[in-house]
Amino acid sequence: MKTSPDTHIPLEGYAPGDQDEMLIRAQAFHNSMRTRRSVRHFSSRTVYSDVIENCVATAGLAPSGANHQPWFFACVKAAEKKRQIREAAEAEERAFYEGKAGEEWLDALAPIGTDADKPYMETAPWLICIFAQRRGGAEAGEDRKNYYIHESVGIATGLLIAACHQAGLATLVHTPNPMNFLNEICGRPKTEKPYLILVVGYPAGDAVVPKHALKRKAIADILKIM
Ligand code: IYR
Repeated sequence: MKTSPDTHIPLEGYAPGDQDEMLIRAQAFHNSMRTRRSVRHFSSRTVYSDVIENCVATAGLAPSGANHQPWFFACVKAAEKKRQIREAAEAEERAFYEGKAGEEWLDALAPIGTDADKPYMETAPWLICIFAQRRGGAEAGEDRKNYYIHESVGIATGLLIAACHQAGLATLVHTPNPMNFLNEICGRPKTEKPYLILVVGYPAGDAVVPKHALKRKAIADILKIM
């Protein structure tokens, strides 16, 4: 590893703490994330742009290939644009549920109870359309090749979901396939690949979630210490 005072600076922002304190914090964060659910019933209550902007700013702190930050978050609140996105998404979902999905996939989705109707895409105050940039660079306006875009944007999306949850906002990951219509509606270039739509807002007062979503694998089934 090559470092020099010209290219590197001392690390900041990590206050060394004792591990009892670490454990308490890790448990507290785990406990707060335990209540996160994918929500499909939203209130139409407004959420200020500032809240969304701060959550997206957190997403923008994710690690990325060569630090090119290959993401773009088109945050849609305009009713007409939400309507267009819903309409295009539902057209893809109809094709999916009417045959494209196949039996095994539909069988896996049955306990969730989803279908092609996505009214919450208009009810919710925000649709965050996330794009992966095939070209860009570490500085805005550059036109270099980007690397590991799916990994990078996936990590950023995880931070965004955690930031929304931490703020008290409900979210839903939505991925109609294909979703190239998003480039046109959001005015994004063809070099950007639509990655997913995050529906964001207050949950409806009478929101329900599938029991299926409460199943969590035991830690022993997802972790091995070697
Ligand atoms: N995109 C469809 C189907 C769907 C697929 C998976 I995998 C899910 O976990 C949930 C839904 C829809 O949104 O209905």
